[in-house]
Amino acid sequence: MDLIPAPRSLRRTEPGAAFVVDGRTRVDAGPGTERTERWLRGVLAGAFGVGLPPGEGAGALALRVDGSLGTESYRLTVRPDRAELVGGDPAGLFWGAQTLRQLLGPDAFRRAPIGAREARLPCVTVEDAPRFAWRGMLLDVARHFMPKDVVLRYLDLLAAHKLNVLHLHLTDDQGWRLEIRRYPKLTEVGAWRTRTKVGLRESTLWDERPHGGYYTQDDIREIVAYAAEREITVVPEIDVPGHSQAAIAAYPELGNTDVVDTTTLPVLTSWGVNPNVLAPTDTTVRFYENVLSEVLELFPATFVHIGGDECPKEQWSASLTAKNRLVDLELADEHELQSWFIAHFDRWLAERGRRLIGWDEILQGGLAPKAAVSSWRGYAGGIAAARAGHDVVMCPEQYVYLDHRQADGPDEPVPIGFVRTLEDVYRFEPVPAELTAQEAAHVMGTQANVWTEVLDSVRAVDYMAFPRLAAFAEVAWSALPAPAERDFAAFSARMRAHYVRLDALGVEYRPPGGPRP
Ligand code: TNX
Repeated sequence: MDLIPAPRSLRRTEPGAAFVVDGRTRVDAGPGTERTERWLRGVLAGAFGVGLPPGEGAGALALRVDGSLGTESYRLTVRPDRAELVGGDPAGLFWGAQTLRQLLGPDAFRRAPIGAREARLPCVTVEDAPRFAWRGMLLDVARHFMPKDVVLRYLDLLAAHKLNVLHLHLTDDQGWRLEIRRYPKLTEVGAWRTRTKVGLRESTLWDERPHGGYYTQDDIREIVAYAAEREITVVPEIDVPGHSQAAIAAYPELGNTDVVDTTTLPVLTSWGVNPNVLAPTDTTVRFYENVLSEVLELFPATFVHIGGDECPKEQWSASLTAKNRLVDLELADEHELQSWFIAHFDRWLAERGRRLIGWDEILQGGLAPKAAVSSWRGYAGGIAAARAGHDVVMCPEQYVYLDHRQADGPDEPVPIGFVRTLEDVYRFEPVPAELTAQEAAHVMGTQANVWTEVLDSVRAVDYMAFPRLAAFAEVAWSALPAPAERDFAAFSARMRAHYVRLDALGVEYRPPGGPRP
């Protein structure tokens, strides 16, 4: 059956026998099953041209929600005369439908009709539940803008892998991608750059084409609704106080104006850690409160990501305004100033019923109890956070930065970071062994991050994300043994079927074994 991610249990009950889905099949949909019903109807209408009208009785495909099963869990029972999918909640039901689609065979991943007019579900019993509640992918739409349709397509791809969080990195030095009504220049100016450096520091090549784009608030509403239909939460990231040059280019008063002439700063065209950071002033704080107010209207997610990474402190050390701030606030140094900045938004979000999440740099200086941490510089930040009682999303760059190459070789994209193979990702363990059970309970889950400095199109993103995202999904969902005991050979064998599904979805994955010489 070659399911990916692997379920908790799968039994073939009547080998050779199947439940046939055709023009006569009815859907018997109980309360709370509407999203899955709509989604299944779409899938079966695509390649198979099967309508799935509502109806009960023998030969029906039954959908149920039954709270006695756990959160996000499901049970699928297929017999020749009846198929029943039960979810512990609407999300569990939807994940069960993803399994059902894989059981229907690769044509179920096509949209164009194949003229079959029927599909066959093998007789099985599947019982399944996720290991982690947060199973995410970050898409960096700031470094290279990805049009709305690309984001919608990625939501489909996440859903097919039972991933349930899309972390949208919406702002950075190189672009601001979200319409903010109160500050139109953020996108009029901040969403556009004149050219783009190809590759990182050592490169001297430039792509001389202007680049840019942004999501209107209507686009975002559409993305969020499309995600919700697929049981996916969209977590927005507004990165402060570093990685903010695009905002400063639009509103120069946000920068350290007594140190640099911020009126001449462009939207950044090259990459790396950038000294032009936000000024730690009330003007900046009010500005970002106003930005976040609009963000909260658009994104219903509990968590709002506030960045907090890679903020060099040189300008604050040189700035009289920042120095005065230190005195006013009775802070020891610039690091405490960064903590003050983050702590302010931590409180501000908490007052509005939301929770702050940020990169592990935000740990310096202490956090409100409900703030959470994305551990990216290895495990250390995540371990410290969990020990301090904070929730953690494990996304160490050594394992799950999918912009890093999956092999060495001349055909791979511009080298950045580590080489991380499919097997490395498969053996990634989100919960470090040194945590006690109580500390480990703070690991909400894990996330694969797709940064796009060197990925300038959806095809480039596909190549880097796949097949590794499939291995990542199994790490995030399935109850795998310890890394050394994981059966990578068995996973690879199942992947053969999964590549056929990805082909049907039109995903331009890195071919198994790499590009042909
Ligand atoms: C580090 S992860 C960054 C990103 C880069 C990435 C490239 C993080 C919080 N900061 O700004 O895009 O490395 O791999």
